Amino acid sequence: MVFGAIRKLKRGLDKTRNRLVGRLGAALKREVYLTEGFLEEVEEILIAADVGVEAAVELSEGLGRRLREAGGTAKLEDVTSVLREEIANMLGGAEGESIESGGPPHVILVVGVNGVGKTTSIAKLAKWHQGQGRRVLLGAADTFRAAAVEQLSLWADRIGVEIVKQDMGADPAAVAFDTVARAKAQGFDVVILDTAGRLQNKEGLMRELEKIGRVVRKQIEDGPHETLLCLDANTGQNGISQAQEFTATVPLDAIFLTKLDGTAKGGIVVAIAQGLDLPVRYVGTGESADDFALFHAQDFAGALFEADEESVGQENS
Ligand SMILES: Nc1nc2c(ncn2[C@@H]2O[C@H](COP(=O)(O)OP(=O)(O)O)[C@@H](O)[C@H]2O)c(=O)[nH]1
Ligand SMILES: [Mg+2]
Repeated sequence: MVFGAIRKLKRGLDKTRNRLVGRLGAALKREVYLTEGFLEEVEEILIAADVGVEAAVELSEGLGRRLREAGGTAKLEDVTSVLREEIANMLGGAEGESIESGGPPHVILVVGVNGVGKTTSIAKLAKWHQGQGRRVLLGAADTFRAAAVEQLSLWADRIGVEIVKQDMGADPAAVAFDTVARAKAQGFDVVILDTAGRLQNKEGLMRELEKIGRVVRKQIEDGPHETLLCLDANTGQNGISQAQEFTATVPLDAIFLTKLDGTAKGGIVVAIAQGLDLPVRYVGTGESADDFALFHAQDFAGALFEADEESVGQENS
């Protein structure tokens, strides 16, 4: 990850970290020696950061083991470095693999419930791919609301990528078909398809997404190459059930976790890694197209405990 991206990730995790490190620090000021009570408190602090009960228990048990081995006394740095290491291990398997596989055109389908940040995340992905020297074509397959098409068009203009769109109410699968066809004909490297988060009902939405997948495969056998589920980090454990609902009909490849900047519960990444068989591949850390990071377990675990140097003064405030 480039330096700027780590800084963004750290900024994005400010709220989570301030609470996590702040509370751990407060607990440690009172407890110089490792006790069962202290471990329980650590467990509660981790649960409050939304890492999930299972992971919190596992982490505090691991911490207890490691600290007992080290003689049973702990300073904040010891506790955070042990937790950081253990969390990185837990997230290791969740780390996104190749994002280069498939295509050209490499077809990305973005799904998720309304308002989680799909359209904004598409802008981020588009800008990132463009920065890698790839030609990107967007497909406005959320035709359920006129505003959705306009929103994606605005992003396309701002970033300087092309877009295929039809009128509101058009068949989303037809838009997807046109987009992929044009990408093939004109040699685009990456296609990113926006989709609706809500139709008349859930079954309708799931059927629609299946149809989009079929239409893509008519032109590109192994597509879509990345089906990304956008999850809002603020929804906490509820995001896990959203993921389970989508997985039931659309084969998902990875998570794009949005709005990490707005939550003190960034530990949700750990719960996702433990509870879902899906890697977190990208994170969104703000509303601009640059507020984006590829997910790396080590960087993420580090950013959970370590602030950006410029904002260290505000730590624990
Ligand atoms: N703070 C923050 N806001 C975000 C992020 N991603 C999206 N948003 C905001 O979330 C709202 C809904 O985003 P949108 O892309 O329209 O969601 P969609 O309905 O899933 O397409 C907008 O106000 C976005 O600016 C993020 O990473 N951080
Ligand atoms: Mg949208």
